[in-house]
Amino acid sequence: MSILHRVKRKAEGLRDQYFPLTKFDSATLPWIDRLNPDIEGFLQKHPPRHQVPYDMSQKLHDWQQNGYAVLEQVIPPDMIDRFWQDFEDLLEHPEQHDLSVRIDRPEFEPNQQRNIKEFPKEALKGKYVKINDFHNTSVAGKKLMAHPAIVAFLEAIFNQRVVVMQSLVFMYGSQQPTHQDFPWVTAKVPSHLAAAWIALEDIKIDSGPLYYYRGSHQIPKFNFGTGILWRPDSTRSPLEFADYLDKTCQAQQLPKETLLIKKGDVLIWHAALAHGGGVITNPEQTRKSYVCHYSTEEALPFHRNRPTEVPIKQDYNGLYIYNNPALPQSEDTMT
Ligand SMILES: O=C(O)CCC(=O)C(=O)O
Repeated sequence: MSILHRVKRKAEGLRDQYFPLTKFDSATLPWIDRLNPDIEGFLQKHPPRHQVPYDMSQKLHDWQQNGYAVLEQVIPPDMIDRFWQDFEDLLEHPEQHDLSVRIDRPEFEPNQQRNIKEFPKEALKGKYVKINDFHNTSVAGKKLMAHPAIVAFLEAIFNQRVVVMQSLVFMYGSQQPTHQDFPWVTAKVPSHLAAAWIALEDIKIDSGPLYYYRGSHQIPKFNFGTGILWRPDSTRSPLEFADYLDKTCQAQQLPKETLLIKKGDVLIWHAALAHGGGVITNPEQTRKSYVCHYSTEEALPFHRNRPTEVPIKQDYNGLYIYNNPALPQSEDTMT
């Protein structure tokens, strides 16, 4: 990376520190988030590059109004089974892999995020486990996150090159408090963010399903005391954020919906949709899911952990997936 780029990056960091964002920048807002987007006109000019088994216009209207869209039965079961087989192999032989895992259990404090090898094997199969960026290891994971039905939708909402930001695999419900993603999963342009929640099995009501508030992508943004993005020096906490979101959505009478989708269905949600993980009422009930966060190449032209390095990228159906520069030995080891 040139000196000029480094200086520019440093200047951007200082700008964010001294002039914190108070809202999404209207100059870089995706076209569909602007006032009265012309969805039909857009689709005439930019027909999807991939054939999709759903009505793109309808899904874009859903997105614009509700902050999410459900793509029903778009992923073939054998693609999911292939991925889950890799995941089971990973949990069976964690000692053979390098991968970042977070387990939010008190016994692992103060270092709850570690290399997979450094957790007891049994803990990896339990609750509060987040397997990070398994797509770097598993080619089946790359294929799943880059399924044409997902890529076509993301290309439509952003109208530019889409890139992967990160992924998470869950065996059980996360039970996470209500949040929006953009304050945490931040690219250079915070509005260039969307997530796909790929159901790897039929989701049961007692598994702690994902919930979200319909239309919450349009509520006023929370101020962390450092602007709308969370930072280590923020004066307001994630729980205050959750409380603000729950209360604001309730005051605006936004419906709280529960995601009970089937294996092969995909929920795609907006950077600012308020969502969380419901309470697990049956501890035995799994909730197998693969959650992928995406951005645009404009907003994330590098791997999120190495902003000063030129990334190595792989092209899957027009989606760019960056190799993990921290663990090059793990890239595509499951093929
Ligand atoms: O699946 C879940 O329960 C939560 C996932 C989530 O909130 C996220 O990845 O942003």
